[in-house]
Amino acid sequence: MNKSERLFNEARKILPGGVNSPVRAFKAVSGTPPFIVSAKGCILTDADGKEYIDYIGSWGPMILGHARPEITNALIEAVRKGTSYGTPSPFEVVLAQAIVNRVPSVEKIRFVNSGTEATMSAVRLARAATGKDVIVKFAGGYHGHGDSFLIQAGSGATTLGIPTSPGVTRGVAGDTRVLRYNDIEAVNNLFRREGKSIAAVIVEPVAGNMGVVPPQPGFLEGLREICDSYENILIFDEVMTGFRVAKAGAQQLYDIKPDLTIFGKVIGGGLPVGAYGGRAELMSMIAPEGPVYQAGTLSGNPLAMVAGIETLKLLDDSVYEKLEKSSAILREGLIRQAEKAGIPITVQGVGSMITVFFTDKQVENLEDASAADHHRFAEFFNFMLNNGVHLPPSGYEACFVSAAHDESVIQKTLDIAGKAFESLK
Ligand code: KE4
Repeated sequence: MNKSERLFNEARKILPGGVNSPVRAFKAVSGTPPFIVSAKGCILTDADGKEYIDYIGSWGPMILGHARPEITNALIEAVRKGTSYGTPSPFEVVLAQAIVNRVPSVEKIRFVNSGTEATMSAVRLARAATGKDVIVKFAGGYHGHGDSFLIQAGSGATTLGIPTSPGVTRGVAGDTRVLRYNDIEAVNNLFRREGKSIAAVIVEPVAGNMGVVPPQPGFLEGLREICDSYENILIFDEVMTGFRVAKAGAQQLYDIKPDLTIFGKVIGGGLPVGAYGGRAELMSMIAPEGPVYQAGTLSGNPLAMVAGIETLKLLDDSVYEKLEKSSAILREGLIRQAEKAGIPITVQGVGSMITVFFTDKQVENLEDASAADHHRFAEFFNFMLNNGVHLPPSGYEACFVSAAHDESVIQKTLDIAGKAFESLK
């Protein structure tokens, strides 16, 4: 038994499933998850000293790679000044300004401690602002584990086959409508029937939690038009795409202005963070300026703010150009290697978010993603893992390329992927 196996046995006695987030437990791919003890650049090292090229990237935050010196040094300096004050601090103002400067649709922003907190708060705000109850989400969309969203949710919920979680009351579920992603006609039909009772539409502008599924032309534009005509709130959940797919996220890439945006991951540089922001007159409804209550002991934590400030400082145009280039090499290389082995795959990606679907069809929604061969994904995943490449342990997730993935690492990944596809024949 190696150290990770021993640690996993210990962990399962005291942590549900041995993990603190379900997707980490390898349920979809079986086997023992390596227990990682350190990371540097694009390399993870497990408790047995085995190294892996990392494509989890902590599920998105590590866009610059792990233990980036500028961030580490800034955190070391900040820790020496204490870890949490519970009072206002300059750091939250600096990070808020950096986000407002980058994202035109965000005039005011509130920091919280996770994407889940941010989406829950944004929906409460949308309901307060419109006086309506119903929210619309899309099957396979994942917006954290708030009750309203655990209905046909993506990510770990779909991976584990519990897209609609027990414990969510009928009352809560009754206020959530779930439609097919990329199906603007379905949205139009729902609004014709129920538009007057809909508070908000929440959407991943590029879906990343059913695997990477880009918006079809007209989908996001259609959502904007519908929300304008029924005067309800369009929420872009950019926890994953924010500052990932472009300097100002997917709303810049597709030139659509949401009313509220959800952030997380990248803006904390790997420390716990979430945020929601948007039009000033909406955000001014949040306590203590307005009546909509939301609070958090560690919201705006100085360490998370410092890590976010340093991360955004480093995310300049040259980094996005590099990410585009290396991600394109990876996507095209994977297609080529699979073709050589005669294995049908569809590779879908936007910027440095990539998913390999084992299907010969385009994936435009959760049904398409579910119809892909996830057993074959598990075989592919395990071959790659055993050969030192750690993909996300689910076919419903995105691989993340970081600025630390240089061409030699990408080429090494492609060489191993070629052998992996051969092994599937
Ligand atoms: P957190 O509460 O996990 O910080 O954020 C929830 C969330 C909200 N919105 C989107 C678009 C997200 O992708 C997420 C979280 N992403 C998953 C990975 N697909 C987190 C990984 C996990 O659950 O362990």
